[in-house]
Amino acid sequence: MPDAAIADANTATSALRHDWTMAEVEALFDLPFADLIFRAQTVHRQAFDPNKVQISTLLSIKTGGCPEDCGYCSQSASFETGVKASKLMPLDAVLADARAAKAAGATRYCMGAAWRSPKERDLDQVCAMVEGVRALGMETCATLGMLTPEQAQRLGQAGLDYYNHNIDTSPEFYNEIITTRTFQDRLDTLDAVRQAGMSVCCGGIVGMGESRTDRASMLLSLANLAVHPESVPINMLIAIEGTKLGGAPRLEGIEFVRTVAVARILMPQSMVRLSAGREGMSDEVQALCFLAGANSIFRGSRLLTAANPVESKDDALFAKLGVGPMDLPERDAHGHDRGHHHHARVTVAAE
Ligand code: SAM
Ligand code: DTB
Ligand code: SF4
Repeated sequence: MPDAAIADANTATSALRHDWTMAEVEALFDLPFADLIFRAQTVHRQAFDPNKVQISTLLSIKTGGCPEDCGYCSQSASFETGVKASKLMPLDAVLADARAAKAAGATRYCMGAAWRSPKERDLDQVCAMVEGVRALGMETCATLGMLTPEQAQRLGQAGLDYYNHNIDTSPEFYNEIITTRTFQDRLDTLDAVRQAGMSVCCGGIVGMGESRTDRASMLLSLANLAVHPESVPINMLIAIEGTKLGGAPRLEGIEFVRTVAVARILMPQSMVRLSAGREGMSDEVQALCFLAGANSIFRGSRLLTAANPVESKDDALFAKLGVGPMDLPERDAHGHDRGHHHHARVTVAAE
C-alpha cells in the first residue's frame, strides 16, 4: 500500500473528483503519516505555490444572543458563556476595522453575525458593509446563518465574493451537536449561495468528540458536493467553558494534521484554511498543517469571540518557515474573482 500510494502521488493529476467513496477516504486517513503528507504535498504543489499562505481577517459584526444551540458556540443563547449579546455594528466602525485589516496585509475580510438567519433590514445594512469593504479593494466574505435564495441573490448583487456556511461535522454526528437546524438546512443554504454566483466557503470543526469515521464522512460530504467549496476551513474546536462541549478532550495534533492532508487531497484546488484553534497549537503542528496543504489562516488576535495568535507571533512563524502572504487574485472585467484557479501554477482539468 505505501508503495502504491507513492506511485500514485508521483503520477497524480489533480483532476477534480466528486465521486469519492467512504472506503477511499478512510484509506487516506489510515496511510502511514509520511505517505499521507507526501501525497498531500504533491497535490498541493500542482495547484499552489507551497510557500504562500492567504490571510483573512474576521470581525464579529453582531455578537451573541443566538437562538441556535450549536454545542460548541460561545454565542448561543442556550449557554452561559460570559459573551455579551450586542447589536449589529454601525457601518463606519466596520469600515474603520476593515481599513486597518487591509493595512495589516489581509486580502479577505470576513464579517460574522450570530443569527439563525438575517432579517431584511439587517441585510440592507450588511449589503452596505459589503459594498464598503469591496471599495477598499479586499475580497469580501460573510457568515450570517441560513439564507433564502432571494437573500443570497441580494448579497451577490452587493458584491459579496464568499459566503461561509459550514457543515460543521458528518451528517451522522450532526444531531449530537446541533438540534435547532438540520444538515439538509445547511446544504440548502449552500445551494442558494451557489445559485447566486458567489464562492462557497464551507468546512467544519474537529475535536468535538467525533470519530475518525465522522471526520472522513465530513470531508467526503464536502468533496462530493457538485462543486468543491472554493475555501474549506478546518477548525480545531476551541472548547468554550459553559458550552455543551466545554469539557471535550483535545484532539491530538497529528490527527488534526491528517484531517488537513485528506482535505487537501480530496479538494486539490480549494483553499484549505487552518482556522480556529491555532492559539492552542505549537509552531510545529501549524508547520505540519502547511506541509499537509493548508494555505490560508485568520490573522489577528481575535476570531469572533475567542483568541487567535497575536500578529507578531504569526509574523515570526511565517519568517521561520519562509512563508509569505498570498496576493489577491485578479478580478475580471465584471469585478469578479477569476474563479478559484487563479492561484494555480498549472492549469488542470476543469470541473
Ligand atoms: N451564525 C453563523 C453560522 O453559524 O452559520 C455564522 C457564525 S459561526 C460562529 C461560524 C462557524 O464558526 C461555525 O459554523 C463553526 O464551524 C465555527 N466555530 C464556532 N465556534 C467555534 C469554536 N468554539 N471552535 C471552533 N470553531 C467554531
Ligand atoms: C470558520 O469556519 N471559522 C471562523 C469563521 N468560519 C467564521 C469562526 C471561528 C470561530 C471561533 C470561535 C469564536 O471566535 O467564538
Ligand atoms: Fe449561532 Fe452560528 Fe453560534 Fe450556531 S455557530 S450558535 S448559528 S452564532
